[in-house]
Amino acid sequence: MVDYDLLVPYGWTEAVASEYLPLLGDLTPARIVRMDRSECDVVTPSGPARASCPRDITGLCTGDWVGLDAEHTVRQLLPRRSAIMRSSVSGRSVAQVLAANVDTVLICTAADGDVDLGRIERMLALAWESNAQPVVVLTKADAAVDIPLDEVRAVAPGATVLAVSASADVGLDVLTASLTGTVALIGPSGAGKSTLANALLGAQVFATNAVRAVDGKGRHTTVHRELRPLPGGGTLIDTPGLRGIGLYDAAEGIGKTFSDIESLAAECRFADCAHQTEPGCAVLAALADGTLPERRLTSYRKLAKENEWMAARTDKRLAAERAQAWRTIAKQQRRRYRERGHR
Ligand SMILES: Nc1nc2c(ncn2[C@@H]2O[C@H](COP(=O)(O)OP(=O)(O)OP(=O)(O)O)[C@@H](O)[C@H]2O)c(=O)[nH]1
Ligand SMILES: [Mg+2]
Ligand SMILES: [Zn+2]
Repeated sequence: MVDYDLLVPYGWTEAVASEYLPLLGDLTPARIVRMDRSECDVVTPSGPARASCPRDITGLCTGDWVGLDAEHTVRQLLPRRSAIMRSSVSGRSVAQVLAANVDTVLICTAADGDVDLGRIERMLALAWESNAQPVVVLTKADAAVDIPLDEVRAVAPGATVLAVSASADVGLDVLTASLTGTVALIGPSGAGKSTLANALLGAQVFATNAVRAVDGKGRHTTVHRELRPLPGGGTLIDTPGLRGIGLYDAAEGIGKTFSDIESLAAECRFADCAHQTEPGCAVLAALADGTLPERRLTSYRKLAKENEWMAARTDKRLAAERAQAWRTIAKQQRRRYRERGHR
């Protein structure tokens, strides 16, 4: 009988066990705590280990549950209950998984800098789409003169918005109380994610950028996505700062982020209202009476358009791949046919 006790601090529960054990056969369950190119750090029922990742299992990510063989090779990626995905940096229509099996996404923005509402909306769309619950965290509250809590709350319907200071221990108990399961920190470089992670972990686990970057652009201090158990239960994933956050197939996430606009749109006279010039448009009416800021509508349109563009490219690429596969098959068939004819 295998003892799974050592996996419990890493998110192994009765529910996880009953879902995964029947799928694993002879393989051992393990959770990826850090990915490298072709190897990863995992935690197994016998403790931490290093595992190799063969090329045929692609897209593995920190937070994934996998099946290992006796040689500590990853043989199986177990079904994800959630995944934070963005379109890959190269701009190709390929998704990059930032973290897997996440329950709570902490969207971090420094309160002492320029609080970019559009970027928060973009990260919210990513978070809602992932199937995890977003919490918007305004960090470095101790250094901020004036924290735009109301403005941020207005762009984050359905999400908790909190101001915290990791260095002055402000708001950390309220934040801790709103965390469940696996928690992932996302946000731009320098937002204070690793500092907050260390505060939540109660130890200096992750390196932080103690010296202010001189080039003004900020240096990426964290380079790996790494998972650690939280002292009060649950796990935490620290991630490197996000430079660009391209949306990948996030129609539902955009809908949830802009649920205020979507419910206004449901009141428009015409079901296919484009909210441009149509009579009886509830969106334009809200714009006119000031209840819907123009910035928010513009942001919604921008993200929706970007998402449609990406979705169209993805479909085109899939179609091209299928066509290519079909050409290969057709070529093989012709060759076989010719070979038979010559015999
Ligand atoms: N005043 C103040 N400074 C903070 C706080 N949290 C973080 N900082 C500072 O902000 C800088 C960046 O912090 P990090 O935690 O390294 O930021 P990060 O988001 O992990 O950055 P990357 O790893 O590059 O993505 C450091 O100089 C921290 O000391 C805070 O609560 N208050
Ligand atoms: Mg960091
Ligand atoms: Zn309308």
